[in-house]
Amino acid sequence: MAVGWHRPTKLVIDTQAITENVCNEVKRMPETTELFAVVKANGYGHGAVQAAKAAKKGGATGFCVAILDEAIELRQAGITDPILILSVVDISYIDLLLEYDLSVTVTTQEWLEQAIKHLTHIETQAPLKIHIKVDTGMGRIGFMNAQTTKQAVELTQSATCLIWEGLFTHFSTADEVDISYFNKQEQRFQDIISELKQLPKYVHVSNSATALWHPDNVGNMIRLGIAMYGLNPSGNLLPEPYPLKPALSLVSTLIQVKKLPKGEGIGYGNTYTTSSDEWIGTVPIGYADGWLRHLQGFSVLVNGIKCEIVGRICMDQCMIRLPEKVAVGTRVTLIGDDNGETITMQMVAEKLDTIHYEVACTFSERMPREYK
Ligand code: PMH
Repeated sequence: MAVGWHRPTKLVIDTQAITENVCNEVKRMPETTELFAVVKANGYGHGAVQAAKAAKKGGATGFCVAILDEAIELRQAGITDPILILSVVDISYIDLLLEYDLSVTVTTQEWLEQAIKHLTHIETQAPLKIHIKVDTGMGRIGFMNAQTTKQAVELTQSATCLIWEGLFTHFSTADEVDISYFNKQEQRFQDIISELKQLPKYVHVSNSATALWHPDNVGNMIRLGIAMYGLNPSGNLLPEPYPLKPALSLVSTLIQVKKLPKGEGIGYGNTYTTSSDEWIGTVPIGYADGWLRHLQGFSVLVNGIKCEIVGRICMDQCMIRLPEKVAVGTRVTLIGDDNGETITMQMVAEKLDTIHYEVACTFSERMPREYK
């Protein structure tokens, strides 16, 4: 994929903000708790390696990713701290888990049995580190009850080729006002724990929302994702217990500015017609960059003034209505601060009828990421 290094559109990532967000969470969590930074999906679009390094500066002692390739990317970048893969990895890649010293999530007895079979057939000294996942109500992956969890624990402990490093679950409503479902999941997890004779090094339940709004329930490791990027997990439903600093801005510059007379059409489908003489600016960003067509009608900032996106957003460009003549090359802020005005990722998400997590992950590879 070609990256647009020679185009003025870019994502600017404030790595210091990531460090600060992690540091602020580390300060308030219990002393015996560790923080693993969740850098899956290219660090929620921010850049996995850079986000991981910034999080480490803030006190993260490990990392979580979703897939094997993301873990390998971190190792190849020289990161030697613990890495947990949060999803299932096919047994055929077990050798890679060992080669790169990765911890993996186990969700079924069958996977465990096959892993043991595989590991006893290969000549390996180092045991495989596993985290047993319990599904307490997310309905996604994991053991469903105490009995199956216990069986998995017993099998793991009987196998010298495995190390039982973690036990965990994931809450589906920790970012909501109503805590009844959260409490139900928490209770189920506690019930399962009470049936186990021993616990592993890491017992972890906490995404960002749990860490922020249920700080007494975090276990001894936190999997901090969205909050480390400075975004409120609840959108703007629940107040942040400490200020989160957004790490991502999106900027470009005007590549053409023209005065159109009344009655001129703009963009594919001719969905916008100038209602008087209008100054129209063209911005070199489009839906191929993740600046999606549904953002038509949304505003961006030029010299601190909100300018509406008019006409349909094209693949590589979009047009905005300027209040007056503005010079070509003037900065356009699509996400971030400009002269006291701010456009947040949450505002973009609301316009798109989605969540900021999705906005952050949707920026395409074509957009360069600049780190400061
Ligand atoms: N742990 C697990 C198992 C996760 O799936 C996620 C995020 C996190 C921790 C971090 O959550 P946070 O970013 O809210 O802190 N997973 C996802 C997901 O699958 N869809 O959206 C977020």
